[in-house]
Amino acid sequence: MVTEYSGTGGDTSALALKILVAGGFGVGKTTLVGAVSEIRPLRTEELLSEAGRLVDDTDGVDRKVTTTVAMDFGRITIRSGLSLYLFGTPGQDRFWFLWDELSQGALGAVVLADTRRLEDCFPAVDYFEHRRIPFVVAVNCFTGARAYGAGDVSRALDLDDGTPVVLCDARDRDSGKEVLIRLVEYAGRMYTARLLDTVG
Ligand SMILES: Nc1nc2c(ncn2[C@@H]2O[C@H](COP(=O)(O)OP(=O)(O)OP(=O)(O)O)[C@@H](O)[C@H]2O)c(=O)[nH]1
Ligand SMILES: [Mg+2]
Repeated sequence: MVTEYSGTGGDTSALALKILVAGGFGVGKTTLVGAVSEIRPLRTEELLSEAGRLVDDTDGVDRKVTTTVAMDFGRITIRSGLSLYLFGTPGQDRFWFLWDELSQGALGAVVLADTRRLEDCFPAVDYFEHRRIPFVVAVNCFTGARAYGAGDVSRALDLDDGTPVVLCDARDRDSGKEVLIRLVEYAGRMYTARLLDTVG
């Protein structure tokens, strides 16, 4: 989604880009959107019910009591004239049907990863690779998780050359913003290269 709207200063126009925040269950998507958003984030959290416990894999996700059932929404201004609309996806498998709707018109995606459960982000990586939606992998450095370098994560996920891997703390606004800036820069390079491919 690329929306142009008239800025407050009259004829200056501003860009709003749509970004997805995806990844496995309980990896910190809602936390990241909430940490960076300048507006009060829209959340769709529901209690993890006893019934849900039978189908929801909560292993490795300590003290988690709620889960996203539709989406998170937030907004951040990256610089004057450029804002991002952030859409956090639900992490549980049973909400996969929402992803196609949410990814319509997205410029790119952040795939959040937890090194204790790296395999949980494979479906998100596959999803964006197949649709050629540029993405960065952001490793949410949970306390107590063993620290891995960006190169290790890139190899473990068998990422295409050039796909950025960034270490972050999803609770920290500056850290989250850094991830988003890396994504916008990377997506910009990807789209420019594709355009040059088509004309050349
Ligand atoms: N220690 C630590 N805890 C975190 C971090 N990020 C999130 N948490 C905690 O981890 C839990 C999961 O966070 P959420 O933001 O709800 O995760 P999510 O990816 O939106 O989860 P689903 O929507 O259910 O898939 C929460 O209890 C957070 O407080 C982090 O960077 N470090
Ligand atoms: Mg969530």
